[in-house]
Amino acid sequence: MKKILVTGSLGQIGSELVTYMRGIYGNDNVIATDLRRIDGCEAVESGPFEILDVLDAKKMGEVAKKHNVDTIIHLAALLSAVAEAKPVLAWEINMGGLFNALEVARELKCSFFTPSSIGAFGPSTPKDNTPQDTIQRPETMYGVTKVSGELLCDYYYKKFGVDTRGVRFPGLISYVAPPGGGTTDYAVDIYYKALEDKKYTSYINKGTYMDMMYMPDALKAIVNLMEADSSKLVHRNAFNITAMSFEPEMIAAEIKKHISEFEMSYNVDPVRQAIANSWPDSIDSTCAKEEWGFKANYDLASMTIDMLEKLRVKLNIR
Ligand code: VAH
Repeated sequence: MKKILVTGSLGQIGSELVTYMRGIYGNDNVIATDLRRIDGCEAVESGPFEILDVLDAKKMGEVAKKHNVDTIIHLAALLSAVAEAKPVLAWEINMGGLFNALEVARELKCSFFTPSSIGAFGPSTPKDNTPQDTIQRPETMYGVTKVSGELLCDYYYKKFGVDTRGVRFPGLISYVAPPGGGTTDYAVDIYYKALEDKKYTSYINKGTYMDMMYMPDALKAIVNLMEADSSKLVHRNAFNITAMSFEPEMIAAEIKKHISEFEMSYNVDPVRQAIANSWPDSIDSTCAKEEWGFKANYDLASMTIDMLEKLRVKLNIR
């Protein structure tokens, strides 16, 4: 990767990935793009930024050509709960945007990364230690777009030789940009509320296990996969990766170790609970470890220490 175009740069992953990659490849070599410009954001201020709607195929091609990019990191997408509320729009953005980005990659011979998700699995997928290659029959629009996206990326690799790579992200937790409308967002919100109110009402029920990962591990995974030796990759779209699997009681107990007054209650949201129930309890990331050396550094305990420390500074809470 030498010149990288990022779509959805002001989203949950993009806000941090742009900064992380600018640190590695140089500020001018990471072209941040998003639907809107938010002045003051690091991705906007620290290097090239262009307004780009991923449904505008022509402009995407123009921006990529103008900056002479060799890699596209396509992040723009609707998350699971929003996609379930707006399925038609989700198909349009998640698939239409991906198709446009793949076409630009094909034309300009770019390497290509787009994230898939544990949402690409469904109720008939084995729930524990979910294998890399297994049944994928999701019943959410988000999941349908993720499986279709995996297939489309594999197709572009096999048919056109586009160097497509991806991971199935678990829920991502970070203190920088809040996620917008995901099912795993509770595991981010809980840290804010623990510091601000000393209590949190979870919309995900007790006993609901889902895989999660701290953002620094997710950023590293993207770069490591894109830098991996192509000849070692048996799989491409997309690799299971995970750092931890927990249910709401476990994250609450971990927070309580640092904020003893913290209390958790439940008010289950049936839509997001149904989505969570259809996802694995834990996934197997052996292929990612073997094929490109994936490794997560943070577990629930170390992530909680870091999240609380960073959020205290961000929220100015002592
Ligand atoms: C979501 N955060 O809930 C995403 C994700 C595994 C979860 O893909 O939509």
